[in-house]
Amino acid sequence: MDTASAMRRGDSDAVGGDHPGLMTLYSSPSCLHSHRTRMVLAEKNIAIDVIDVEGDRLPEDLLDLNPYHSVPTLVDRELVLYDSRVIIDYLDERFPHPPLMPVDPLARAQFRLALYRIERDWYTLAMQLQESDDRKQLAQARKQLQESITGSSELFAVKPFFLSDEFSLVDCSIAPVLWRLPLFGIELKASLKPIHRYMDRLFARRSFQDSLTEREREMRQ
Ligand SMILES: N[C@@H](CCC(=O)N[C@@H](CS)C(=O)NCC(=O)O)C(=O)O
Repeated sequence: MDTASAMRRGDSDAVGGDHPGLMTLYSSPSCLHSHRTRMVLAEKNIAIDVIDVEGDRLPEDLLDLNPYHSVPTLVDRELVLYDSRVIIDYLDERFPHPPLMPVDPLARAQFRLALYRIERDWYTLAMQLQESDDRKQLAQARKQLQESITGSSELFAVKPFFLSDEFSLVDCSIAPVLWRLPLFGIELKASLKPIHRYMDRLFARRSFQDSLTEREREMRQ
């Protein structure tokens, strides 16, 4: 996240980090879980102190705060949260405007299920593509992710955002995976128009642009 948006003042009155009054997010500049969290923060225009950390060189205070030693980790006064899903749900409830989940219980359940499937299927494969050294595993993960995204293309024809007229936590979770496709060596066919249009819409969004780190910008240059 660029410094300007990271330090933009929202309605947080929390005390944390080096900037009294701000929450703190420990975030990796290339991790997709951190990316979806930064996107929610940008969408809600939340002021926060973002500390960039690398997976293999985590600061001492983070090691003390989070037993799983993972990013993203959010600190809001006494509250320490880890796991990006827990964090984005908290942010959506703590900063309700704009809402990023539907109100209707049935729609909420469908969106939660979509989040579960994105994490279980796409995030698992994306993490393998980002971290594995095993060529066979890489090739298999690349093929599976490409097929899975291609198979979902028509879902993106229904509404401007994922099964919705409103932008949601599901879109915040899908965008980091789609942004990394060139990095993963995946090229979607030009004939998959709904998903290309969806990507164009997401990537042009102000919050998406604000959420990008330098490292992430370079992924599509
Ligand atoms: N389920 C976690 C996964 C987070 C995760 O795997 N983060 C990676 C970076 S993308 C990490 O912190 N790796 C360092 C480690 O696990 O030691 C979440 O959603 O936050």
